Order: sequence, then C-alpha cells, then structure tokens
Amino acid sequence: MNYLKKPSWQLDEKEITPKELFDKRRSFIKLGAASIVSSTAIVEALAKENLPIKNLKYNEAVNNNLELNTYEQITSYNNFYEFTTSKERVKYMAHTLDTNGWRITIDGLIDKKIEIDFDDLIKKFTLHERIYRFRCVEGWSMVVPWVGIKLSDFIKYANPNSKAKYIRFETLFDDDIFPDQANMLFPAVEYPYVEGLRMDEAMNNLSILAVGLYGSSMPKQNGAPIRLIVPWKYGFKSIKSIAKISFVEKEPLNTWQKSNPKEYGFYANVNPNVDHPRWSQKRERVLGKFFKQKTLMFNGYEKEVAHLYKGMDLTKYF
Ligand SMILES: Nc1nc2c(c(=O)[nH]1)N[C@H]1C(S)=C(S)[C@@H](COP(=O)(O)O)O[C@H]1N2
Ligand SMILES: [Mo]
Repeated sequence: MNYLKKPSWQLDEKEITPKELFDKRRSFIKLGAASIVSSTAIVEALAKENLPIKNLKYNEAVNNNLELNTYEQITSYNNFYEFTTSKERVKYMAHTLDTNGWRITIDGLIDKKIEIDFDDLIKKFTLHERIYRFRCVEGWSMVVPWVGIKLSDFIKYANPNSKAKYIRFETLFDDDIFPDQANMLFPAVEYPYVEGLRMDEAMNNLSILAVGLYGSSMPKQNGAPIRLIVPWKYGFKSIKSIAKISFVEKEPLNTWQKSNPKEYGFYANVNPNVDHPRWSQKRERVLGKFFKQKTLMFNGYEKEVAHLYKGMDLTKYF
C-alpha cells in the first residue's frame, strides 16, 4: 500500500501545538458562538483580539518541535519603518493603519491588470497555518504560527505569462497612514517599500502570503492585512501591508539593496557562513530567550530550498 508521506516540516496541529495556541483558539471559538447574542463587550473583545478567521485549514504546520513565541512577543517587537525605527513603538503607532476596503493591484506580465478588494481576493484561496522560524538580519529571531495562502496558489490565479521571471511586491504608499512616508527630509528608507522573489522561489511550497497569526487576522504592527513570508530568507524580504504585486522580467531592486547594496542583496538567504559586513550571522537571539542559539543554513529549511541555489556562489548572491 502507498502512504502519502508528509514532508518533514509538516505535522498535524495536535502533534505540535503548545497549550497557549489551543487556549487562544478556544477563546475565539467561545467569543464566536457568543457573538450571535452580540453584546458590545464581545464586539469590543473581538476588535481588540482581531477577528477570528473562519474556514481555516489546520492540516499543515511546520514542525521540528518548534517552540512558539507568544502573541505578545510577536506583536511587541517589530520592524516597520513606515511608522518608526523603534521596534518597541510600532505597536503604539500602528492604529493609523486602516485596512478597511484595502485594494490590491496585480499587474505586469499577465493578461489584464487586476484590481481587487483584499476581502474578495482572500475568499478565492484555502488558508493554511504554517509555523515557521523567522530570522531578522539584525540577529534576533522568533517562531510564529502564521495563517496565509500559498504564494503558488496566488500565482496560479494571477496566471502570469512565460516572460515573467520575477514577482515584485510593493507596500502601500499613504502618508496619512504611515508617518515616515511624510518625512520629506530623512525618511528611514525610500518608500514605497519594495521586495521581490525569483519565480521559482515564489512557487516554492514554503512561500506564503500571510493574512494572520495565532489563528486571527494580521495585527497591524505585523503588516496587516497581507504580507509576504519566506522563512528561509532574512526578515526584510517579508514585505508588509502589500498593495501591489507585479510580474516582471528583470530582478526587482528591493528597498534594502537600493539603500545599501554593500550590505544587502536581492537573495538575503539566511546563511550562518556569510557574515553581514558589520556583524556575524552565526548565532541569533530568540525573542524572550537569554542565550543565543546557532543560526541554521537557510534558517533550517535547507531540504526544502537548497536546490534553488545549486551552483550559485552564495557569498556573491547574498
Ligand atoms: N513595508 C515594510 N515591510 C517590512 C519592513 C518594513 O520596515 N516595512 N521591515 C522588514 C523587516 S527588517 C523585518 S525583520 C520584518 C519584521 O516583521 P515583524 O514586525 O512581523 O516581526 O518585516 C519586514 N517587512
Ligand atoms: Mo529585519
């Protein structure tokens, strides 16, 4: 008999999910049922906690017995330069990010430009939970239970033609929402924030467009309503609050490469053997942990992605 063998990173939720995640979900389920009665207290609680996502598929999750960071940790230490370069302050400023009626433009090497509401777009896809390591180029890391759609599913929907070799993402430009975009003199980086992937990287099963975490919709400070997650790459590739997705022929010039090409490249694969010009990448500090731990090649996803870079000099394509 043939058994469908799950990839090593995939395990059932019950095998891996710590108690906290279950508790969190249970509280959502309770709130969900109670909200039929619709008291203001419940509505307020839901708004505060983010709305629970319906019809979520829990059958896929990355395992390796990863210990999840808490919701509090994941939402209290953020890089989101459109607000501020202070990681601790992002969560206090992100309330201006109004995602009501969020529109996404899909253009470039496709049949016809698509403009669609985020709410309508997301209905077309199956949601997956993916528990991934997340490693910032600065040397901190965390483990996050993301909720999202497969980027490959999105690409199949957009249906780019064969000339498309790369996918390019852009964060919303709106200086009413993002205070640093109104900073005429010394913005932290050039806006809108831009990122990109080679098409085969984008089609890899690990690549997702995340729309939530811990089973609820994406907190504003983490890039609501939709952001990229590519867990084998440094965190800056995981562009937040996406408003435009384009299929292009040439390698997009991503924001950090543009701002400092000596230090940041296009690929940004997590690699303990290639140091940042100003610090080592051999180790990392997990949020909430005192001792550092070893950084893994491709952030621990070598089996899934190493083939994408066969024959490439990873010191050159950093
Ligand atoms: N638009 C936008 N996306 C962004 C950033 C940013 O400043 N602006 N920072 C990046 C960096 S450097 C990291 S480490 C992650 C942080 O994601 P988190 O706040 O959810 O941990 O977002 C990435 N995506
Ligand atoms: Mo980062």
